[in-house]
This record gives sequence, C-alpha cells and structure tokens, in this order.
Amino acid sequence: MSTKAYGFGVFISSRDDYFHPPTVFTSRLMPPISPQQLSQEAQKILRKNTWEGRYTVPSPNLYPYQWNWDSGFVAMGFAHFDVKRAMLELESLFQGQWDNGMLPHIIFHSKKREGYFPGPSYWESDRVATAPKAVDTSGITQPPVHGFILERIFDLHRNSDEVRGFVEKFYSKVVRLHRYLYEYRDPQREGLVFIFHPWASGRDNSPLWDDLVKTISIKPGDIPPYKRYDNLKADPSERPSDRDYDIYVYLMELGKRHHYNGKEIAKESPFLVQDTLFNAMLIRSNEALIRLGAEFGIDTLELQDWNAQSKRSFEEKLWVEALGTYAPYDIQNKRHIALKEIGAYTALYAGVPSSERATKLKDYIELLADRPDGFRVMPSFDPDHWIFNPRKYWKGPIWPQMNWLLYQGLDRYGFKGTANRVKSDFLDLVDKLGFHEYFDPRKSVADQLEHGYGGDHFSWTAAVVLDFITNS
Ligand code: 2M8
Repeated sequence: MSTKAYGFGVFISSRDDYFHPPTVFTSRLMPPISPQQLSQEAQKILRKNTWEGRYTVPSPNLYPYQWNWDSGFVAMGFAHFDVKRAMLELESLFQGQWDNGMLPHIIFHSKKREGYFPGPSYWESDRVATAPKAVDTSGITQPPVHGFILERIFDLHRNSDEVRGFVEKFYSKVVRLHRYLYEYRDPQREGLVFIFHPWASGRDNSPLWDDLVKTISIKPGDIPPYKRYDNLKADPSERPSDRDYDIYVYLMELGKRHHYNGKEIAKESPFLVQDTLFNAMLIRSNEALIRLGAEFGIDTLELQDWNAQSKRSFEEKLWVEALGTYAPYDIQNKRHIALKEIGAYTALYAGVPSSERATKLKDYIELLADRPDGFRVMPSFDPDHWIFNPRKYWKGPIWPQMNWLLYQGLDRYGFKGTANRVKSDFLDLVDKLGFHEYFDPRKSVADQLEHGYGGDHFSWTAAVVLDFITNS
C-alpha cells in the first residue's frame, strides 16, 4: 500500500482494493477541519441561502433566484438534516413547471427584479400560454436530475410515511417533464433529446460550444441591448466573454419568437445539440422513476420503453472511438463535437457504457490524477487542449456537482478507488479553499490559493459536501 499527498490533504492511495476513506481533511495553512465541522458549515449555508422559507438560491449575490438543477442537488443536501425543506425545495421548483411539462432553468419567485441578467422581463414567460400564471420563469430547461434526486430522498427516508406520501404524489410531475422532453425535443424519435441553448447544458461556456456558436453571425438589431451583472459580481476573467453573452441572448430571442416551442425551434435554431450530460441525466432519472414506480405499484412501461431506446442510442450514437469517450452530437451540422469533456463521463452514472468502455473512461481519470504535472480530478475540460483554462468557468475548473455525478458513476461500476479519489479531491478543495462555485484543478496552483473561484457560500457545494460526508 502506498500513501499519497493530494494538495495538503493526506489520503491513502487510490487503488480499488485498498482504499480507506479519509476521516480528517487536513490543510497546511489552516487547522484541520473535521467532517463534522464541514457538515455544520454546509448546513448553515443551505439555511442562509433559503429565501421566503421555501426555496434556495445558488448564491444570493450572483444568482438571486431559484435554479433548476441546483435545487435538485440542494434538495439532496437538505434531505440529510431537514427533509421537510428538501420536499419544499422540490415543490417550489416545480411551481414553475409549464403545462406542457417543461421545467424552466430559472424560477423567478423573488420580487427582486434587478441584479441578474437575464431577469424575468427578458424571458417574457407571461406571454406564453403554457407557462404558469403565478410565477415568472425562464424559457429553457436544464439537466433533468429530479428523478434520481427523488430516489435519493426516498432511499434516505424510506421508513417515513410523510416522505413516501410525498414521493408517490410528486412522481407524476417528474414523469411529465420526461414526457415533454421526449415529445418536444426528440423530433426523429431517437431517444436522444436536444437542447437549443448552452445554458440548458448546465455548462454554459464549455469549449464544446465554441465552434458551433462561431457559425452564428449576429447582425445589428438581432439582439436587444442588455446589461450584464455577473462580471461585476465575480472576477470577469473567470466568467464567459461578451461574445458568449451575445450568443446566449440571440438564442434566447430565437426561443422567445417561437414561444419556446421545441418543435418550432428545431426547424430554425443553429444550436441544436444532443448533449451527453443532459441525456445521461435523463436516462439515470428514468431509471430512478422505474425503480420508484415498482415501489408504489405504478405502471412504468412507457418509462421502460423510453429508457431502453435512450440507452441504446446513447451508446451507439454518442461514442467516438478515436476520442475514447462519448461526445455531444451537433444536429444541424451532422457531426460529433469531438472534444474530451466531463459531461461524457456522467454516462457511467446512467449505466450506459459496456464494461470495456467504462474501464476506458475510468483509466483516463486515473491517468489525469497520476500525471506529474498534477491535477485534482476531474477538470471540466481536457487539460491537454490549447483552449483549456483552469480558471475560467466551464473551460477547465472542477465543479462540485460534476464530481458528485462522477463519484456515483465510478462507484456503480465498482471503481471504488477512482470514485473515492474524485470525492476526496473535491472535499480537500472545499476544506482548503471554502464553499466556492468552482475550483482550480492544478494542484500546485490551488495549493497556493486562499479561495476557490466564482461565488462563495455556494448552495450545491454545500449540498454535495453533506451527501459525501454523510455517506462516506
Ligand atoms: C451557471 O449558469 C447561469 C445561467 O444559467 C449563469 O451563468 O448565469 C451554470 O453553472 C449553471 O449550470 C448553474 O445552474 C447556474 C447557477 O448555479 O450558474
């Protein structure tokens, strides 16, 4: 057995057969922080980021509304210490669900109308017949994590009548979301649904989208004037560029023109992508709903059909042999976006890869972790690509929820050592650099920093810490 030091945390080596989870996260600059202290801090953050007692904002200053997949992870975090708030989190999120089943990426519960772009006045959901009347929302969605979050809450509280009752009742809302995706976002009935906006991928300015968005030319008058706030509140060098934002607005306007109707958008949008992460989340959530359906005696035939087709298509269409991984598919230009990027690795959590492909995915993560130039795993983008940027938002940093998804996937395939490496790298970063939005993956650099990147006291960072610590 060998012992390795990752950053300032000392952990036992990651080989599958002899990994032991750490009990204390140590830091050279700070006194050691115990898991109990980290967990208390995480609980405090989730409580503090809860507004009006019923929903949680990702970060009060930077993102002052309720976000779709953030709230999924937040509900999981709350389930560890206040399951009523976990249920309320999901209920307030689904208050924004449209009549056609679409679940928007932002729910604007808050009366606060300034300080985030694009706020409700840009999306104009009140002009869309299927949008809810009681609350303004955006017009695009985000990765569908809610099925497996519901399953997680159920698993943690399976003996509680209240939780069982909630899960049984809530179940149909998630099924409606999936039905929407298959009906409106899969015109060729392939089982792979498309997104029409980078924000819907959850990985806004990932290099994945760079070439594709270069094909979009914006003429004067195509987009309305707008004012960004994000680059005033976070270091602009860590945020997307102005050109990125012009594209975001352009695609938002396109969606608006079609009342966000996926079928119409599919005919016109230059950005139409069958994304890896998005479809992996859908598959894993289908699976969770099938399992929960069996618990409650609900007919799941429709879900089983969807899922069998989605898994098959994912495996057949999105795998790129030359890359040794999966890649999103650009529908308009009929090609893979063949870059190595973290979304592909979440296919493990969805149980998609054959064991041979799964081993390839795992080996790459191990290679990254063992390199002499020293990365914590897993950077959100290929560190060997010239465009990799370890500080810039989705172009390289480590993201909390992505490490959680990766951990689950590796664990599912029995790669316990690699899974624990992904987990302990993340906990080490939080211990050392705080509950930030994202982190520098370079060990030598991160070890000299005093904080992470983006927003601080970040909700999903707290949620992932709670789940990791409670389940280790
Ligand atoms: C980031 O995205 C928002 C737009 O949705 C933004 O930059 O303004 C992404 O990291 C996204 O995945 C996340 O859900 C959101 C809130 O944390 O921030």
